Amino acid sequence: MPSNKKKVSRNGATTQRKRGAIKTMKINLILLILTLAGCSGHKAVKQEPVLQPPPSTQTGQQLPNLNMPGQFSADRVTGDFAGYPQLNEFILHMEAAHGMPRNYLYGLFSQARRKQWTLDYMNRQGGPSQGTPRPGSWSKYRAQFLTELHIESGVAFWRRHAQALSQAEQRYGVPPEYILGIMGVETIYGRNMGKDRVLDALTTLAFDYPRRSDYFTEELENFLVMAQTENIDPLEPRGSFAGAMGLGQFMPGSFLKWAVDHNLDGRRDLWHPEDAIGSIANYFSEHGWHPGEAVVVPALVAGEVTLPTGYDKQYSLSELATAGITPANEVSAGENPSLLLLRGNSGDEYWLGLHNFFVITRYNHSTHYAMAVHALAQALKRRYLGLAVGD
Ligand SMILES: [Ca+2]
Repeated sequence: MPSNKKKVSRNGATTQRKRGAIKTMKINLILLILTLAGCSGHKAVKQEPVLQPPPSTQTGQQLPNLNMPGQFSADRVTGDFAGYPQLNEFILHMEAAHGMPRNYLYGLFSQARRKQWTLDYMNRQGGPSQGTPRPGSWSKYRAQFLTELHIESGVAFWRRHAQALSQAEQRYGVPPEYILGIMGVETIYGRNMGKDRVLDALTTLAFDYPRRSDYFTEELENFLVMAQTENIDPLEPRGSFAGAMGLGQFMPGSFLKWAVDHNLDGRRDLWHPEDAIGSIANYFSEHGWHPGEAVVVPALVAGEVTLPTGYDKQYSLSELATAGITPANEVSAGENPSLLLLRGNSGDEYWLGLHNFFVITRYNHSTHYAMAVHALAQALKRRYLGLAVGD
């Protein structure tokens, strides 16, 4: 995302003053000298009010902020987050831990906006869902992502970025269809990357959403480190209501750990398709993706299934066999698959999630999510290769 740094220019005012001095020169030489002497000290005497952002030149702390992206400076936080003790503690921490000047952070957070909609939404969501999924829930979930838009625009994206996808497969061992499966489910290849300012989202959730305050405070710290490292004005990046960024919706902590400069232009840019491609592939690689291995296989079930199901419920093949469950296709002996239950409109299905399925759940801890990424990946591959459904 390009950074449009705001600059406060005082050149116009200075020019006007000089014109005034020249006019005076025509009247009286003595007055000219006095006028010029007056001009030399003029800035110190007469400060012009500047609203936003406050010019760092007024504070006498210009030098420390030169290394910070965006021009912010204030002696305290004003605006929506004025008087938040936790924010003030955070600012002092950022100064001590990362050398970010407090006057810079006071100025920056004076611009942050509290997102009441986000808080209302998060409070309605409650905690993670527990227990057995409802009948038909997989069909409902799948239908959101296996659309013609997801498939057709995914194939077009694949053709447009075939070289970057191929390079990612060579570097990280992750095939294009799974990189695209993530991008398709997350943002439809960049169509829905979110419109909230990341600073607003993370500041709101860090200091007004106690249930996950620790997590979002850490992500806010990561975000400011990212902005400093990449020289991005922290007010510029936009993302989801929870602060996820770019085509792959990386949180700032994921950016710091796993984002890569895939197109080798010297910047890691999650909003650039090629860097997003490489970053998703690197994420999978770093979470243990096994190149060339399958993701899931259907399970053949004899009798009633009594074993608990879920991406994190893993069993040896012999345990499964004892319970009357066998893989429909050959599975390597070293696998400890998870037993997955997918509740479709036409009935329940059981699948075995292999190692790479678990890797996909590292992106989002959800059976439905990983299965949707897999299903979309397979649909994209069939369409890209010109195969009919069922080939
Ligand atoms: Ca780059």
